[in-house]
Amino acid sequence: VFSPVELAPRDPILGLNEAFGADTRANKVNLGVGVYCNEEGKVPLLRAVQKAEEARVAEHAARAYLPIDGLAPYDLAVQKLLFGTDSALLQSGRLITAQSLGGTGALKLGADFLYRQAEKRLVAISNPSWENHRSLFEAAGYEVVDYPYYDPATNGLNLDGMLAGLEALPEGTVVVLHACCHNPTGVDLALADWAKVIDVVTRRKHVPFLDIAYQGFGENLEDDAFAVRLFAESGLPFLIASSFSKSFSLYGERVGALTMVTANQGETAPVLSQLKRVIRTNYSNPPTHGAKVVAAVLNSPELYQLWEEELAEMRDRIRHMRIALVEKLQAAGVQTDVDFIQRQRGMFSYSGLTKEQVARLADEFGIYAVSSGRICVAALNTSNIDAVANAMAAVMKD
Ligand code: PLP
Ligand code: TYF
Repeated sequence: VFSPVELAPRDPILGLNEAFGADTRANKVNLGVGVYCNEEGKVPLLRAVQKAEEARVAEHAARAYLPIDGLAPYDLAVQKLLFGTDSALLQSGRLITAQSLGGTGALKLGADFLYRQAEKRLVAISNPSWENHRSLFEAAGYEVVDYPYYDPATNGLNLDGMLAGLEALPEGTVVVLHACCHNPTGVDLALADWAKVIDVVTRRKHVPFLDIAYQGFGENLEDDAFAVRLFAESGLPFLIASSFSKSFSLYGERVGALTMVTANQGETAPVLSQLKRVIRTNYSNPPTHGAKVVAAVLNSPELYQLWEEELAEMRDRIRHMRIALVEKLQAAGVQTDVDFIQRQRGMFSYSGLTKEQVARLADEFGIYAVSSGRICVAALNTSNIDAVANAMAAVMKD
């Protein structure tokens, strides 16, 4: 059974953790994986999370199974966060939300669900996109193509290319869209651009699949949901993969959700029944802890406020690191324009570093980034930023 098994390629991002771990230099820096670290270089335990956990432990609750689609107060809270507490969709009978194993799990549930229903099995992702988008959809049986997104000439969005790319896709293509804080580029659509995307997607009868893994890291919780809410207004059926790994700093608890907005109330019961079948045949039902904690925070006005403040702290710290990085790169003598680093949003910067420069950063300086040139700005802090800026400047100047 096992003798013919060949070695699988490492995940290009998570694999970096191993190389980083094996590096014995004391001043090494990991800018690879997308994890928020605080000023002390630690993954924080949010106070709102801690309070919710303390209350949960004090309950000494029994551990029965959750429903197949997860904890109901959690699923409802996810919908409110996505669409807004006043959204008419909440009462429309057109919403289905199932708790999932992180954002990745939500994408996989959506992929498996659509695969069973569709005749065409084509997915389009942005160029570039989160590495796992391609592998996940391919593993689910799809053909994966990409649509233009990033323009290296401007370090910004190639909107015309994107719209033309979406137009040219066969009708009914599943189109994965990053709702905010694009991974890996940090380049988002302007608000006015979203209406144009919705227009193409509607005319071409594509199936929009929004991925929102960084709500709150761009502007704030409400503004970062702009794309989701515009799609909701359009009346189109669509899917959303939510992740709370970053916004609650709950990476290892695997807290996410798949939400599907049906075209009308009549579609909802059959769709939910098929989604439950996908869940049942994969892992039966989801785990309790992360969803209980997130639901407790989202459903308590006091904890929600605390969480919003902590999220704002994380967002502001990243913004300060962007400004400092640009200043320090310029001070270290980098002549090329690096202002775009400040315009990018979320945890990442597509720095423009080449594969060779990234390799030099690791070899000569113990600074680990993704070979695409993506760096995690959320891993910078006042203790490591000088070393990072000087090393980047050194490899950029040669
Ligand atoms: N989607 C995007 C764009 C991401 O960057 C991530 C990052 O991890 C995910 C989905 C998956 O999130 P999770 O860790 O909750 O599975
Ligand atoms: O892009 C990132 O770094 C995060 C974390 O297979 C991640 O989204 C990276 C790779 C992966 C799973 C999560």
